[in-house]
Amino acid sequence: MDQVKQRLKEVGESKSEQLKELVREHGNKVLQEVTIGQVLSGMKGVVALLTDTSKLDPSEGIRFRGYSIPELRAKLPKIKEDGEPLPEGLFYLMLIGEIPDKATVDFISQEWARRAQGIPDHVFKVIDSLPITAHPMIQFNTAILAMSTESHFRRAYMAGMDKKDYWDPMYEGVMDLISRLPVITAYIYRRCFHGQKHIKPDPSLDWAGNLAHMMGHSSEEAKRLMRLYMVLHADHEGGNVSAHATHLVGTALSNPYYSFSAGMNGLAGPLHGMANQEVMHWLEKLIKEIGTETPSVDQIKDYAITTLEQGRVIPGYGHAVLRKTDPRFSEQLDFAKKYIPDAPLIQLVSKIYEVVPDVLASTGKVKNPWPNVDAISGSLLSSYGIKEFPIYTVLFGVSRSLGVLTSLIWDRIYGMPLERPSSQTFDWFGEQGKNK
Ligand code: NMX
Ligand code: MLT
Repeated sequence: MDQVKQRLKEVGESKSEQLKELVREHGNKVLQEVTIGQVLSGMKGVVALLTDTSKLDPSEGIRFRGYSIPELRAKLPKIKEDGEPLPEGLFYLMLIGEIPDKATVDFISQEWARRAQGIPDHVFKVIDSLPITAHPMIQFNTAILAMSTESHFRRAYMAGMDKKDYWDPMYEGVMDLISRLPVITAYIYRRCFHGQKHIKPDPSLDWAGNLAHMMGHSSEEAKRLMRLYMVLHADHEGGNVSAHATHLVGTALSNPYYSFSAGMNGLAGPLHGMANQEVMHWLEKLIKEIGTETPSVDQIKDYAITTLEQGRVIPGYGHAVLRKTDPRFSEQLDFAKKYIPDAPLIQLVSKIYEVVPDVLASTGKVKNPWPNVDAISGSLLSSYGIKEFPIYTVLFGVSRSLGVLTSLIWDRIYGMPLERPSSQTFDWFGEQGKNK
């Protein structure tokens, strides 16, 4: 048993006992009142999930196992002291609940590099059978499903494994899957945008650095950006669409590939992860219509108002939980201001930030007029030479694997049962309205 799995076993055994006791002792305790409005507006604010990896505060933003992003950037192991933390360290933190030392992070890097070599040939053939014009998210998700032929979990289940041990093959599958996503992503990227000229992995590199390398963006700056990107998008508590979908499908004891694929289908929606690509189209159209990369504040305002008048959303703004500027936006802006302050797209994003919140607030209905993570991520990638917008959501997905798949292992440690809430008819809700 590897050292990470061994530590997981130790913390997992005691936590799963505590959970059983909680349900036994306090299972009947009422948590909250739920209104008709909450149920009919996307269940916002309804506490319905147990997720340990991270927690989102509406004002402060995300904390991973209690640590804010600035704290993580200071505390997680890095390659160079002035660089970005390694996502491997965040994975360990989310999985175990402890900040790892550098040796543990190096072990995970090496373990993932080793496991990444095991992608079966048919996965590349399946990708190659899709048209090159198929959106990279289609190719990515098809590849994830194609990799499920390798599922340890499925094999163990078929062999009649005791359910208390399910977490073990889940861990193995998750480690395989996470390790392989950068290779798949770079393969799709080079296939679609760089004439099939594939670049071999460098097993001496870390997980995110290797992704940048295989994509063909191998400068130290691009690797540093990739590490930051992979940390920032890794998790956003349990209720966001990709986390929730991964978890839900996992409760049917679907293997990690099926479960993660469900999450990635959700991430591909324009109100969720695909918003990073939408932002770039919105910016591109703005530049084209106004005729300059440096529009005035008034020109941006008119363009934003026109978007709303056309019955469309302004991508990159708003959030279902956050009520302030997303710290993931601020961290990326700080990074950009530090390294590439003169990049035209970054200057444009900053100017839009001055204008759009007021435009959205003036509608009177948008609950959060502030930018989210997607308002800047594409502009930052583009400024570093990763200019092909359709790959952005795939990169989000690679990062999101760290959080949602960690939670999937914990779901099996906790022995989470099949999730099956009730539904009611329109007439039933109408009756409830009259009764209250
Ligand atoms: N532009 C225009 N209208 C908006 C926006 C926006 N950015 N954000 C919210 N609204 C509207 C929303 O469509 C709704 O309108 P209506 O009542 O006519 O249906 C109204 O304001 C109230 O919505 P909220 O309760 O504020 O937002 P909700 O929780 O339903 O949705 C989002 C959250 C994130 C889906 C929404 O803010 C949005 O569509 N934003 C743009 C897309 C985006 O950036 N998504 C990425 C989110 C982060 N991520 O990576 O997943
Ligand atoms: C996310 O990172 O998942 C998004 O910000 C959406 C959310 O949290 O609902």
